[in-house]
Amino acid sequence: MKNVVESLTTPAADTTATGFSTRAIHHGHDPFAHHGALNPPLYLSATYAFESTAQGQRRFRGEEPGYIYSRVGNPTESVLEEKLAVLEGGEAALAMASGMGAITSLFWTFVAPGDEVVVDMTLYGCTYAFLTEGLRKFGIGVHFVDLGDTAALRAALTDRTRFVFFETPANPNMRVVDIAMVAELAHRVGARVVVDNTYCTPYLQRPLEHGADFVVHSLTKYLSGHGDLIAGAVIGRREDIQQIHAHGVKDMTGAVISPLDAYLTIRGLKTLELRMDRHCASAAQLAELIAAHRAVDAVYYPGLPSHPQYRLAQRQMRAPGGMIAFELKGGYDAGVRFMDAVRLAMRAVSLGDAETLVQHPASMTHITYPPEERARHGISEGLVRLSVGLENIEDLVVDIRNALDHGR
Ligand code: 7XF
Repeated sequence: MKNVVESLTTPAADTTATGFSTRAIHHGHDPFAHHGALNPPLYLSATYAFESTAQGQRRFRGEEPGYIYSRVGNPTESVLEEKLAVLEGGEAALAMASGMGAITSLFWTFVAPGDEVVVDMTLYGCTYAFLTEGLRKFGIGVHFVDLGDTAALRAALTDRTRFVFFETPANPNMRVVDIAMVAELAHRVGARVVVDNTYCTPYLQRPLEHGADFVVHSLTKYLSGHGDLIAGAVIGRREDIQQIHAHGVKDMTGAVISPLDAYLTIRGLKTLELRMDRHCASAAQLAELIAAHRAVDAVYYPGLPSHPQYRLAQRQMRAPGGMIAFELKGGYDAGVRFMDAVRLAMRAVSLGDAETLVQHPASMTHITYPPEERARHGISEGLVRLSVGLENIEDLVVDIRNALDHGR
């Protein structure tokens, strides 16, 4: 089953020729090849009939384009992949069953016992668990480094380092990592750079343009945008994506996206730019409100000049995003009072939904870290995380201010 991806996706179009929303809406689907249907058809088929035995054999050998079986490709999935590739400015994309499916499929495709990976000190809890309990169990060295510390990164890189992996901004504490700097140092030892771009989406940040080799996403979040599915993706060079497709997903993880979830993500992408602009504008306003409140000890939002990597964020991101983390002066107990006092915001994990979501990383998304590791990785027990939704800002201001008053 060689060349499956190559046979199914057209080369990425010139990403600078049209605006972001135009590409998100139009790229990858020709209505006139589908009876004029503006929306790509939802192909609910596990398998595909061959006109002859010889044709089936040619497809299995990768000598003829076309679909075989939906674990190795589905036409609805292909439309989504074309859009994701062009939006991130990559050669090819592969959509998968979850963000974790994308991350694990990428690593399992390329690493072998004895290899090493260098990862940032702050990561989403299940990514941390995969690295420490998954990769390490199979003899792969995993080194946690503060990627803001150039000397520490240099010291951690060896000729056995296959990947440097990080999120920017990091979940949950919003640390921002310099993609171009990490890429330059990693490439010197032949390591490849993977950026989890879930918090930003390609509208706010395109890591491949800064030298990264792969972008991974949880499509569950902003890209699908409505909190109604779990999906993920990886974007990169065609040859690499083809390998993840033909080995990582087909033979190892089986983390295949469902055609319905691919369809819903395509629908979500049509409004991504609009939604992100609103998420960003509301988050900027709420971050200032939170920073000015006397119950608050610290706010982590890359759009505030007090953020430690404020200048880097200005350079690297189109806008500072829709996520805010903060600590109240009263620590954990005050955080719980804040969370129990919100009325409009929902107490829920996940992010990037229309609904504003509030959660407590230490006991929820990052519970996979042992407590002492959480402290070492910069995830404090009192940290509260806010995913700013699309509600009217006036209503959000009332809700958050009221809840902060309870957090004193
Ligand atoms: O497998 P998923 O689609 O849930 O994606 C995993 C994932 C990967 N990267 C980042 C930066 C993520 O934030 C996630 C999922 N995070 C959710 C959260 O932080 O709320 C998961 C809820 S436990």
